[in-house]
Amino acid sequence: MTGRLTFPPDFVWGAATAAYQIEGSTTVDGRGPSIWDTFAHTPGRVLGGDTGDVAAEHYRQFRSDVALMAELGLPAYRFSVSWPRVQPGGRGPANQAGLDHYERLVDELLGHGITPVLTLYHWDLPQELEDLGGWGARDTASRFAEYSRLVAERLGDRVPMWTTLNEPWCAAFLGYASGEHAPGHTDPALALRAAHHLLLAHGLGVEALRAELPAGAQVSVTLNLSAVMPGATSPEATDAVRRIDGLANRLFLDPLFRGHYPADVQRDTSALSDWSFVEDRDLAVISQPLDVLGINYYAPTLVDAGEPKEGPSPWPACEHVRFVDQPGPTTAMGWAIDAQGLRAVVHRLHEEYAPIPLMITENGAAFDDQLAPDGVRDHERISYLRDHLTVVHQAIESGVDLRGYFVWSLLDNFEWAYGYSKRFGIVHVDYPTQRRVWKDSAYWYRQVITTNGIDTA
Ligand code: GBH
Repeated sequence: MTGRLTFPPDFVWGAATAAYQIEGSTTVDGRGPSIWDTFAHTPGRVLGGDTGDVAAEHYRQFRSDVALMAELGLPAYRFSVSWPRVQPGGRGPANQAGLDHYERLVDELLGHGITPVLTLYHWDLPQELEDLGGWGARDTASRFAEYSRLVAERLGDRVPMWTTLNEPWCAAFLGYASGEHAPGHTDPALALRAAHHLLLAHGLGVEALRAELPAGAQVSVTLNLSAVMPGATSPEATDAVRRIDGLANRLFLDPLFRGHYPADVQRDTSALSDWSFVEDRDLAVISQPLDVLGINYYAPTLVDAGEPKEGPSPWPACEHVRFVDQPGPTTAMGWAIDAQGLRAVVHRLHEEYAPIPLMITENGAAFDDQLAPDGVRDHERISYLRDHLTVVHQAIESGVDLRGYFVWSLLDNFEWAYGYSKRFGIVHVDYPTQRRVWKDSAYWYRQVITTNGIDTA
């Protein structure tokens, strides 16, 4: 059965990127090193020894990239600001040359009628702050608020949508517990502390933004939320779901929207940490009202009781949880393709954490694209995007306040620990020449935007 699904007239269509993944030019205009420079330059950390030194050269090519966005018909563009461009050491006065760059980018976007959606922290902590304890140090949260103020002072009159953090779960648990991401620590107790300081940074950042931004500017945070489902029907599997849901979702949602930490997570982790890093006023700061919640969704998570993988885990106190491979198709990341997880996530938020307007700030897939002489035939990506947009449409129809959708990603880019081996872009990047080649999904997405709808398969 084929048909058409039309979205609400004010639905926001966009594409997303992040500074370290696309910019390159890591030593110009006074930029200091971030933890990702250090990590990527440490042998063995990133596949193939890849680094973000050059990436998609977007720092130099931003004007032609904005022209590309305009050709795509993109109404909105989500990007992140690199903290060490604005404050090379993470503290002190602003580096004007760094802010100048983002001002030029924002003006270029506005000049093309594209709404800038700005994320302040997409994982590139200034290395000097990591040397002082990184997210394990409470002071880093105050430094983040100061940095937020500097960016808002410069761009507050022009940027209507602000996000404090991208995926604090990843920053805390991949960065400080499993060590798969920068700064590469493997200390679960430190990761819990880091998660709290990230949330505190968010709260203090919101205070700084509210003080600086004009009325009407929207403030949000972006979480990577999982639909955690049992791989079996047993009390042990139910307990595994509770634990993973607790750490992946409720550890962030409850402090943000209910003003307290989930008691079961605190109990489960009490042998690792006494949680004394949580001070009296912190939860009031963390739970200030937001205008929007950003959701990044890629795949559902299936868990059961059992032995976990060898090696350091991003899941504290989950020694008896096993991640189960879901049968069926997967992306090049090995992640299951299943849009029903997105449905579960948005309905859960609507039912348990409402009222908060939602925005899908990332959704997309990596596939092993074959570059043909005349483009890239990425029909798998098109069907992934179409399936997920169908779910978005259904959610809106059933009353979920879902206001926009950003595809990850505009361009192929530095996929963190996987380097350049994974391609999420709707536009292909030929790294040796830095040539941009539209994939079929880019043409398809342009059609989605111009018609404000999708054809269902
Ligand atoms: C996003 O992270 C990032 O915001 C973006 O920068 C990145 O390029 C993009 O996705 C694609 O990866 O296997 O136990 O870690 C998403 C990261 C991937 C984290 C799936 C959680 C599954 C749980 N998420 N992962 S686990």
